[in-house]
Amino acid sequence: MPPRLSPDIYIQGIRQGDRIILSRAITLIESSLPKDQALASEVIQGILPYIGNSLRIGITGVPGVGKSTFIEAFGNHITSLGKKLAVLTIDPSSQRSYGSILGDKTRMETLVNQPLAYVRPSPSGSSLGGVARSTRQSILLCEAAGYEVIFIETVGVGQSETTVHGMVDFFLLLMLAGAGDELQGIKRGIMEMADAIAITKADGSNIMAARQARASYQNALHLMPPTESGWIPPVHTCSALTGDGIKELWQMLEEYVNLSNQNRFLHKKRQDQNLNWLHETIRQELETAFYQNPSTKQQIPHIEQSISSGEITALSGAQKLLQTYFTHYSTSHRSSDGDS
Ligand SMILES: Nc1nc2c(ncn2[C@@H]2O[C@H](COP(=O)(O)OP(=O)(O)O)[C@@H](O)[C@H]2O)c(=O)[nH]1
Ligand SMILES: [Mg+2]
Repeated sequence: MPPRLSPDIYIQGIRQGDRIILSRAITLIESSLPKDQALASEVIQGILPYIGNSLRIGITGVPGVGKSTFIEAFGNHITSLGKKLAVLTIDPSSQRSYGSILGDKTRMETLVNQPLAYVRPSPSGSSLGGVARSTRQSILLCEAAGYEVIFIETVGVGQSETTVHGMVDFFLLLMLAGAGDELQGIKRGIMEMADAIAITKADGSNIMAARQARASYQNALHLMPPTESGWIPPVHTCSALTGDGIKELWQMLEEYVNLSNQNRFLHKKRQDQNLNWLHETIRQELETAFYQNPSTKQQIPHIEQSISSGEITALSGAQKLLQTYFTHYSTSHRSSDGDS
């Protein structure tokens, strides 16, 4: 990692839209070193007056659905309108294995060469919680750097969709025509989160199948409970290859923004997301502290054994461990207070 800069240099660089400084600031917030985290907090605090002015869009779908190709086509359309676009990805799993299987275009070559676009891949080898924390902060850094549209791409497997849904204004689900829901790993819960579905690869001999899929997903969405925002999630077809439907998706997003600004839903959604972020952070930090605590760490294998052999219940095991943790925690704090 390059040497740390002073908080002011990060803040000014970001404000001036300096991509190198922005990238270094994101690397800083991704670091788990306490010293980096302290500096990162100062940087975030410094940019707070300049955040919140972007449209945050989550994009998900199974590997191979065409996310990277779509993001390039859609992203190029957005930058052609003169808007600054940042693309962040969330992928706590191994990106490379999917890529090599499906010929994934993770590099997004046409977009990275766009002066108005900034593409930042997911930090590798982190837990979902870790990636989520850094992505939330990366969004803020990108906003302070003047990016008006932010894509957060997630692979369509596991928990990461729920995490991304909790940090965006709009959640776009990409689906393939002709593949059953099971095949796409799409659970009902994910469809319920979608603010829109786009059937990808609607070109060539696939057009009819895409239209059919559109009709059946439209029916499926009609069976979902009505949304709090008053927005009815539409189903579109698009092709990143021909560009069909790309313009229409941007128009749809503009409609959503108009509606949800008018009825204040977007404001409320962001407020709720911030409060969730608060509690999620507390839960995560408590959990980390608990499992890293030397006394609990030492006791856990014994408790696990006692539970397996039926000597104690899981409940009383948990209570014992928590008691150890809190006792140890308060004494260690008292002694460190006394030291200072
Ligand atoms: N015909 C067609 N193929 C596409 C389209 N978009 C993506 N593909 C192909 O689908 C494959 C997977 O695309 P990719 O963007 O890597 O999917 P990802 O894994 O979801 O990021 C690649 O071989 C792409 O060339 C499209 O609009 N039309
Ligand atoms: Mg991809």
